[in-house]
Amino acid sequence: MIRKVTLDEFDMLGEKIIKGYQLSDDDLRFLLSLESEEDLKRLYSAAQKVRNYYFGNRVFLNCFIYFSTYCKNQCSFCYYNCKNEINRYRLTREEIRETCKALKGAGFHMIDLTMGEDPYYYEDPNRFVELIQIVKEELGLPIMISPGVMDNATLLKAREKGANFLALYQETYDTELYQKLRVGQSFDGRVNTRLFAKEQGYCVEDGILTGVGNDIESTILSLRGMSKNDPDMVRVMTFLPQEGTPLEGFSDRSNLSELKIISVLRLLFPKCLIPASLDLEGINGMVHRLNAGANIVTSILPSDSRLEGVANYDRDLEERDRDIKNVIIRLEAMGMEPAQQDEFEAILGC
Ligand code: SAM
Ligand code: MD0
Ligand code: SF4
Repeated sequence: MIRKVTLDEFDMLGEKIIKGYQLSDDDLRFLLSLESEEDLKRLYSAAQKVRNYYFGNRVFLNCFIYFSTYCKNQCSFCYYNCKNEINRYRLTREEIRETCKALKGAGFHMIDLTMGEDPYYYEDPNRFVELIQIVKEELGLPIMISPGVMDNATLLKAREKGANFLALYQETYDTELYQKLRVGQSFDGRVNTRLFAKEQGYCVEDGILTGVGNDIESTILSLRGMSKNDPDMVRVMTFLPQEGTPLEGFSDRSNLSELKIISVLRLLFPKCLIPASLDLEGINGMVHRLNAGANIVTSILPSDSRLEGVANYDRDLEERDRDIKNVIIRLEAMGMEPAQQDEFEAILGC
């Protein structure tokens, strides 16, 4: 049953959260079912209040390097699944070094090294560890790795070479939906990899998809599932249908918008990093996501880059607008600014 909340109570929600209130499942049901513009604005403003309390007007900037788009998996939502006949690339070590050189002084707080589950790296994971060493040598910045489900020994070596963050998204904690999305992949294997990384001193990012057949109850299950891992970063991404994939024609009629879930994430995980990804709606979309309570811009591409994003709202556009300079200009127009590097490193604890 959806609980009724008075206007005053709703307006006080941000303050209550700052004082330590934890949302119940009924609260979540209520918030996730909000629909009117007016109610949603109140929700965004409560989330902003919480975000500002912990982070002020400062935003973190994450550089996205998708260094190999080869993958052995068949996720039904993903353009890069192994059954899709697309052009793929794998950067060489030298190309990665050159990319890093061009990023010096650009103003990023962290570098996200992402790949498909590329057999080249899975056959010999030391190749992957070597890349981390190169990026650390060149930039000295915190490194996020998004390699998929890597074995524990490799995760340990990567950590020694300077990887700080593991991004590994469960997509959903509804096991039935999981099997439709991450076809043939172990649910527990994914959870355990994230848990192992956390135990070994990594910061971890978990994430869910929306618009992919999730309803309010399965979304609550996913939010609770993510909390169990004590994540440092939590994300929600809108599913964007991809040409040539099993879910190409899927259309979702739920009202579970990404913005609404970002605000709920901020209220559930007040101190976490929450991404505003450029991958779904670019810099205009970034503004909405920050206004809903996000505090780290992700999927910023190296300048003049021919590298890919993941969902790629701009795949068919002539020009990409994913440059750090334009991101900062827009942040400043919103009265926000890039955080200092030491603020970010304090969060990482490194
Ligand atoms: N291959 C690694 C893996 O799957 O963990 C790394 C890539 S992972 C960071 C790619 C993520 O992008 C997925 O986990 C999913 O959350 C998101 N994604 C992929 N395709 C998408 C789509 N079509 N729409 C929205 N998000 C998508
Ligand atoms: C993003 N395209 O932030 C990236 C990606 C992987 N760690 C992140 C999904 O939107
Ligand atoms: Fe491969 Fe990752 Fe795409 Fe799944 S989401 S097909 S593992 S690149």
